[in-house]
Amino acid sequence: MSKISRFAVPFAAAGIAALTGLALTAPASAAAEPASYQATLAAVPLNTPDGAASGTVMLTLDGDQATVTETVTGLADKLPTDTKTLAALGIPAGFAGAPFPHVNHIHIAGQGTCPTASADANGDGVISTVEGHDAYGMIGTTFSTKGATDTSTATDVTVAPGGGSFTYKRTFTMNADTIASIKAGTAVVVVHGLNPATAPKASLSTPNSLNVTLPGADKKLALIGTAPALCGPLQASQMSAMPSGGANTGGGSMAASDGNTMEYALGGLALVAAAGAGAVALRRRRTSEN
Ligand SMILES: [Cu+2]
Repeated sequence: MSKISRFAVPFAAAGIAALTGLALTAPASAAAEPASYQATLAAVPLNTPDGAASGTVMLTLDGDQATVTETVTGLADKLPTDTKTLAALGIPAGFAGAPFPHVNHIHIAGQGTCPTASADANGDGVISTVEGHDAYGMIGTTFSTKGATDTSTATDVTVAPGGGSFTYKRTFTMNADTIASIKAGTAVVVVHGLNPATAPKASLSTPNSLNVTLPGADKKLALIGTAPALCGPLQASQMSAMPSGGANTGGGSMAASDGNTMEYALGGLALVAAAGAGAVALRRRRTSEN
């Protein structure tokens, strides 16, 4: 079903384009769905040693259906087993030795960037989740393993992926705010939870910035439980970015000046070009593809 529609839509759009003569505007709209995005997850400064952990995220959006495939390595693997250590971190004894939960979100509507060390506003040597908000924005979607994927599961460790390395894959209905942010280029994937062995000292004793108390705990979870470990802006992957001519505005004059008028036209700027010229361009493009 999805396979059929994926091929049928561009084909139909191309047919309509050929009939109307507005050939050059068709590829952009035909390529809009499904759209592909990707993020490279890198260590958040202060919180994770440079290069100690990394990850990748692939996301496709077909209407409001999002398919996420995320792979991470190098994160905190297991929760401590020592009860005193656990108590100090605000982690109930029942969690001893369990896979370290990594709550994991798409943050939205911020600057679309990851925090630099200067985001540590209170100077305690840790970038808390809240201190990162200016850069990556607020939580829009939760990569939960089951149930809701909105903010209602944002800090629910029972549905968070866990362990030092994991692959998270899920298809779900994505909320409109997150979709809008992804399309606007301001969505950022953030994986939380610091490795106690390498985390800044203050993160072991300071309560987390999101007021999370784990079920059964008698105090707030320490900052290591929620501070951002990995971060990466979601960007349109090359396949979906290429047909969108909007970004070529600056390149148009360059292409024209070196005489490559055909490329100039295909850049999407020839919206009002004569239909005849458009048809020629389309025909030549098809020829070159055959
Ligand atoms: Cu988050």
